[in-house]
Parts: sequence; C-alpha cells; structure tokens
Amino acid sequence: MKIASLDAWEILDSRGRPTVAVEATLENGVTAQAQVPSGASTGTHEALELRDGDPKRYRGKGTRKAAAHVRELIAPAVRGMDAGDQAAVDRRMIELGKSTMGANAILGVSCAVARAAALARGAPLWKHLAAGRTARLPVPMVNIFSGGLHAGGNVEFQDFLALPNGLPSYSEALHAVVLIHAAAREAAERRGYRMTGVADEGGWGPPLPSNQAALELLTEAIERAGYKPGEQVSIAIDAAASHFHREGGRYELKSEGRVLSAGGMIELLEQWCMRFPVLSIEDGLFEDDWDGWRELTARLGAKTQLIGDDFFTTNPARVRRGIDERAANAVLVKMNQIGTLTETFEVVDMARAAGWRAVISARSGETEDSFLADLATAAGAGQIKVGSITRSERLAKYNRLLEIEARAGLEYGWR
Ligand code: 2PG
Ligand code: MG
Repeated sequence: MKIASLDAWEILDSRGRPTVAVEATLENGVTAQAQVPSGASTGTHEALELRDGDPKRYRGKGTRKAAAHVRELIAPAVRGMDAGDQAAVDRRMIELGKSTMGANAILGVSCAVARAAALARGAPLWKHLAAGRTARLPVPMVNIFSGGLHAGGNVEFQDFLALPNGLPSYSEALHAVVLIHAAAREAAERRGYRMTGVADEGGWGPPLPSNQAALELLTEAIERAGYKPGEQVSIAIDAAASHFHREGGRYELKSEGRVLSAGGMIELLEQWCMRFPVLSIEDGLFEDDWDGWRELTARLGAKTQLIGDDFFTTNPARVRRGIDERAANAVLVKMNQIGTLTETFEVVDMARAAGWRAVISARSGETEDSFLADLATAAGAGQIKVGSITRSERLAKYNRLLEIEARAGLEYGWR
C-alpha cells in the first residue's frame, strides 16, 4: 500500500478560521481525508502552526501556504513510501522540518495516510492505530461552563467540566453529561444569569461573578441531574493558568478580586478540592513554573489528577522531564501540539509506562473530522476531552465513540 499522491486545501474550522484538509491517495486507488484542528489557548512550546500572514485574507490566518507545502514539498518526499509504516512517513516529514512545512501541514498528512492505510487493510481506524495496544473506550471529560479565552471576559478559568468516571459505560457516561448540561442551565437561570452565550467549545459561557460560582453551579447541576457528585460524576477544571499569569509569578484573578502567587494558587486549588468534588486539574499553574508544578504535585497529586497541557504541549522531552521531576501525574495529548501521530503515541505510551494518566484532547477550533475518537480508543488512554455536547464538530467525536461502542464491544474506562 504505497502512497501515490497527496492533495491539500484550505477549509474553515468551527470558529470560522482557516485550517487544512489533506487527501492521501494510495497506489491501489484508496483515498482518505483528514482535517486539522487548531487551538486558541496555545502553549508557547507548541509546534508551529503555519499561517499565511497575508492581512488581506482572514486577517493573516489563511492556510494556503501550509496546503501548498503538502502538495509541493511533502508529496514528493513521501511518494512511494508504505502508508502502513507510519513511523517512517512521520520521520521523513520531521526531517523536512515542522517550522518550515508547518505542523498543520504535517499533521494533516500523518492522519490522512493513517486513514488510507486502515481503509486499504479493511480495518476500523481505531484498530489500525492501536497496532498491538489494548484499545479501550475513554471516559468523556465534558465542558459545561467556559471562561478564559474561550468565552469572552467572564471568569479566568477556561473550562469547568463534568467527569463521569463512576458510570459503567461510555454511553451511560455521555447520557449523564447531557442531563448535567441541561441542569446547569436551569441552575444558572434560577440564580438570574443570562444563559445566551455559547462558548467556543459549545458549553455555556454566562457572565458568572467568579470561578467559584462556576464550581457551585456545576456541583448543583450534577445533583439536580440525579447523580452523586464525587462518586458517579466528579468535576474537572482546566485553569489554563498561563493565560492569566503575569510577570513576576503573579496570577491575576480579577473576578475573584485577588492576585495570587504560585503558592496562593496551590492553596486555592487545594481548598476547592476539599469543598467541591474536583478530581482533575489541568494547567493549574504557568507553563514554565517547574518549581510550582513540583510543589502542586507534592501537595495534591496523591488524590487529584494533575494534567499538563500548555505545560507539556504533547512534547516527549517535556513529558520525560515532568515524569523525572514528579511535576504532574497526567498529560493532555493534542496531536497538533506536536504534529505527527508517531510522536503523539510516543507521549501516551511514555506517560502510561510511568503510571501516569493521559487525556486525548480536541482543540477549541475543530472540524467535522472524528479522527480523535479512534485515536483515543486506540491509545487506550482512558479519557477524552472534546468540549461540550452541543455543536457538530464535537458530536462527530462523541457519535463516533457511540458507533465504536455499539460495534466493537471494547472495555471502557480508565485503569
Ligand atoms: C485546552 C484546549 C481545549 P485550546 O486548553 O485544553 O479545551 O483549548 O484548543 O484553545 O488550546
Ligand atoms: Mg488546556
């Protein structure tokens, strides 16, 4: 199953911003496409997302250059290679250079080639990607309230999510979250908040008075929906703290009327873990505060999942250091932060081997491509984060997982 040709073009993501679509064609005539996600709250250490920079088109955010790189530079370099040898294809593209090609160009090819190889073998994508790993259906970590960069100026923390880790199957977990999403609206409206705003990932983005108010509402919503907080359904937070971190190690929580040091942030998070059923905290501190992360892990790590997103940027070298220094206990895995499928799996496998958890994650800018559902299942990581349960770029993934559940009868949940 040799690669015959690649095509690529500019498309729009769920925020109306350009991204890249790629089609791979094999010598046996099989073709497959992939669409590339894109973030808003990006970490400084992410691989380069190539934008055209032409202010006359999409305010400089066009992706025609990245698409041209696929057609003109990557295609001749991978033509004739075995589509089933993902590692070799990815290695060839890494040699071409992520910052010259654009990680968005490279990732599109990486995913399209994998899908074409799966089709050529007649295997479901998750099975092809698993390549010997034990596939599992993941627990969905689902956005209910948004703040930060995803929801225009209400509260600083980016995500307040439901984590239905105490339910027996993927479909029951998803069902619980749908009820909680509706109950959250009712709870918020009862307190007089306007519930018209929908955030970038489809969750509620109401003008809440504080981060703590979101935790109170979410706890109430879990109960109102008929679930036991902390037992059947817990809370996950993505603080995305790099985005309200200021020079001199200060964390500016305007909505709470306080400016905190790293120590103050750790204390606040610790208090919230005691008062609310918070089981998971992502990016609780600034992306380069290694001392703070070690302290956070020493204090909360025994009971709480501490995930590095901007902190690790799905980079094997950063995750290795995090493991060695005990600076977290879980990693958020985003394909486009690192740019190839091979390195994405490397990060998951490294994390799992160290006894860490891994959460496979979408971006705030998504497409109708459901690749991530198969990736999460194949990686056996046990958790997936896709945003809320509204809007079709999110549902494409949730619905694909329902299909895999219905057809494959795989194990569910995290170990
Ligand atoms: C995050 C992601 C997804 P973005 O911070 O975890 O929620 O957001 O894609 O904007 O980085
Ligand atoms: Mg994050």
